[in-house]
Amino acid sequence: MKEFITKNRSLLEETEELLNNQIKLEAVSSAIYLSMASWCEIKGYENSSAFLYGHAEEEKMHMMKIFRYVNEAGGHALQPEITGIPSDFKSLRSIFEDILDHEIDVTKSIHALVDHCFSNKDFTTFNFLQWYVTEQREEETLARRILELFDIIGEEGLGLWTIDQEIGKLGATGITSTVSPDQA
Ligand code: OFO
Repeated sequence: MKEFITKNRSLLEETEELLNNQIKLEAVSSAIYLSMASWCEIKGYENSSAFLYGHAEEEKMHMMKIFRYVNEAGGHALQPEITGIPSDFKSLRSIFEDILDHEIDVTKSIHALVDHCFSNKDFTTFNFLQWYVTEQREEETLARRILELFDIIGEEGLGLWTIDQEIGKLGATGITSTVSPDQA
């Protein structure tokens, strides 16, 4: 049965491997955001914590979309092993600096995958990945917008409290979720 499935598919082995790498990256994203959410919660940044708990769930959804796609395309989605997630962070600002850096890395990974699919004429996977291209642009924008809050409001006095409130509002407007997972 496995032989039959393997021979009758258009998904290249290399593409399957790259998709499994992306599954791992999305799982790492989810784990990092969960850890950041916990740190924010114990430090009293309630809104940032809620925002990051939501973001952790969103990343898990990103992972699952690829997971299901790989199996539906005749491949084998692999449960990734995740280790080395930090549990302590320097400051609220450093968390969002790390998020922006991380999201830029995820964008590069998605672009490399899209480029690979286009070069190999795998237009089905290329099409599937367009949702991620849009999502990454939104996630980078959101992280940059949050970092601007630190510069505009400042961290002195009630600054950090106000920034936490504003992060809560950005989370509530759902800027990261303007693309529905069902649109892929
Ligand atoms: Fe999955 O979008 Fe961030 O990492």
